[in-house]
Amino acid sequence: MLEKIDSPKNLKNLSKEELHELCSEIRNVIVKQVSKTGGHLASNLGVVELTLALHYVFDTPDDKIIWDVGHQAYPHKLITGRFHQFHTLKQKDGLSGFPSRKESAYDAFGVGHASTSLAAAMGFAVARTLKQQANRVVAVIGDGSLTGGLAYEALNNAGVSEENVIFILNDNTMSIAPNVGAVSKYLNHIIANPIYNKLKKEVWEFTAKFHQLGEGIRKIVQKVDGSVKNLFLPGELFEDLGIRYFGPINGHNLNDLIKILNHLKDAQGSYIKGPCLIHVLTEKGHGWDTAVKDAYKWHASTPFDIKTGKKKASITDRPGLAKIVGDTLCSLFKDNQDCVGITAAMPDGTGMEHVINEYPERVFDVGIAESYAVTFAAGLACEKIKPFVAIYSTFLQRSLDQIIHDVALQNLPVVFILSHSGLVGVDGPTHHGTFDLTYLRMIPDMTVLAPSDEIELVNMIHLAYKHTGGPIAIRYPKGHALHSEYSVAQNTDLNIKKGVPHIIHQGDDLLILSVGFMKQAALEVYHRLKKDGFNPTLADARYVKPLDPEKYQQLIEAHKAVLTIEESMTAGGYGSGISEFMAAHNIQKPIKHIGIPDTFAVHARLSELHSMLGLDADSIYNNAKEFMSFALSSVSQLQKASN
Ligand SMILES: Cc1ncc(C[n+]2csc(CCOP(=O)(O)OP(=O)(O)O)c2C)c(N)n1
Repeated sequence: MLEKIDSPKNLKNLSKEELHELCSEIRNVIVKQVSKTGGHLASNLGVVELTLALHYVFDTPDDKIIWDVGHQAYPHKLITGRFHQFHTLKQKDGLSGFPSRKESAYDAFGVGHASTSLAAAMGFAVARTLKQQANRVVAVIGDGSLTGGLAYEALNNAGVSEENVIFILNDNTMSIAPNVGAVSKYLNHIIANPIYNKLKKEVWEFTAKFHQLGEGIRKIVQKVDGSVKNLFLPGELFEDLGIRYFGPINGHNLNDLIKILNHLKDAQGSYIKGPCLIHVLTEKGHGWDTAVKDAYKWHASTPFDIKTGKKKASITDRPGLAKIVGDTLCSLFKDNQDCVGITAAMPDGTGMEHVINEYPERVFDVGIAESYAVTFAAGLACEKIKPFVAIYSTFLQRSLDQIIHDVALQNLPVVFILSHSGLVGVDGPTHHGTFDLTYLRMIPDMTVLAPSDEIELVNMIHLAYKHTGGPIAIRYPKGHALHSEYSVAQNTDLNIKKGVPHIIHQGDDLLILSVGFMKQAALEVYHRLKKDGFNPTLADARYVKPLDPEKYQQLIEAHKAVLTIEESMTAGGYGSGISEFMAAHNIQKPIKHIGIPDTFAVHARLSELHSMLGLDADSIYNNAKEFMSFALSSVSQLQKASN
């Protein structure tokens, strides 16, 4: 059937049986596609009926459906004219893994980070009112995403507005890991309350039957509904905030979903006024038992075998960098009782899950609450506890003010461990960690480190534990170590000196300063330049901030030109720091920055992105050679002029 669905309008001609059949077809297509290319799985399988019901009842794209995070939007993509491109999912020039305004008019709001949907929906709703239009606005938020502060700011605003907006709470009790926090507990309490649910169902059916009758009946219905709530769920959170609450309802019963959404569509704006929230219960992985049994593991997946559910083995036996971070933290936690860990709903990708296993009482999963995580760490640090805040580079963007105002300004020795720094590949622009060097480097008293391999990574974590005099951040990429074996012990031979780059090869013409794991490409470039007859120096920056003034002055002055290489925005990055340093010290030398230009990098494999952005060894080499001929001619011109 999907073949024939060019737009959601086609759904409206399908019978209920056909819609049910379509649900199975969508699940099959998703499982098959993800098994080949990898992608998000369990969340998508969980929202198939909900997605069909929404598109069946509402008239998209005039009516707006706004997804939260957007990792569950595959069914939405499949029925909004993208079935034939679905095989290109998350591939270069193919469909994005997330809703994207560039990709389709049905993707009302672009997303990839959590907890934005309610706020965006409020914007859409107010715009609709200002423009005197009548379109509906629906936001779909997961229970995990409802742990983020931005969602509460939206509820706070929505509750006093009179905007007719529908919030759908897609509650599967899971974030990526099991959901955490008091609101999650509260939702479980609603789900687990059988008396309330039974009565609520009866009231709801009564409402549905009689809502087309006169105003008097409606008022009675509302009163009954209200008193049932007050009797069995006093202080109901959403109602008390001024948001009509409906549910909980079974998110896999397509007929009920359609009935309820239709009902609310008719009623909202007439006898039900203002914002409403429908609490929908879904099961992560629904329809594919393998994922249902372990929704955590199947939140997202690499390619796998559908029959066995076995994920295809990674092509490397080298350990993941996040695992090394986790193991190193475990060794520090063992000897130092003051160490605590903080994760914002990402224990797996940050290495914190290993620490949680060993020291559950000293690791705090605060939910999708990156801003809170940072200020929470600040409070801990005030009391001489040593917090390690492990957050993906892209998600830490959320916490900029907390880093500046609550940590750095107060000179607190909080340790930030940023995973997934630099380009992340097929997850694309919402997930690339390419802004961190810029947003961290500008903060006074912030120390920023970038290890170039796992040995430096381990040593920097040890160094960070002892660091005083303000916050310290270590940024490392997504991916694996360079070697199979690793030690979590501090390697004292390494001698990482504050602000001092590590000279790998000494030369005298081009000074190549490389940041972090770009060292691999830089080494190749170095050897090729050497073969061409140049005599470059290759240094691994280690410290992006601070820069040791004496060492840098001496290094730069001893060369004819400087080339900086980093997998981060060139605007405000390490290269900018070197240029600022040269300007401040009146050093005039040709300098070139290699990094991410002023653009949002798209989704594609890492190797593809590197060549598209000029960050692969070939491109850097060509760039370096061209730069050297320019630099050498400008140096000789300068010499002539001064003679
Ligand atoms: C700001 C931010 N932090 C972390 C993430 C990583 N993340 C992606 S999905 C997800 C869990 C979302 O849970 P929920 O909203 O309940 O959706 P479900 O997958 O359960 O359907 C997390 C933590 C993110 N996308 N954005």
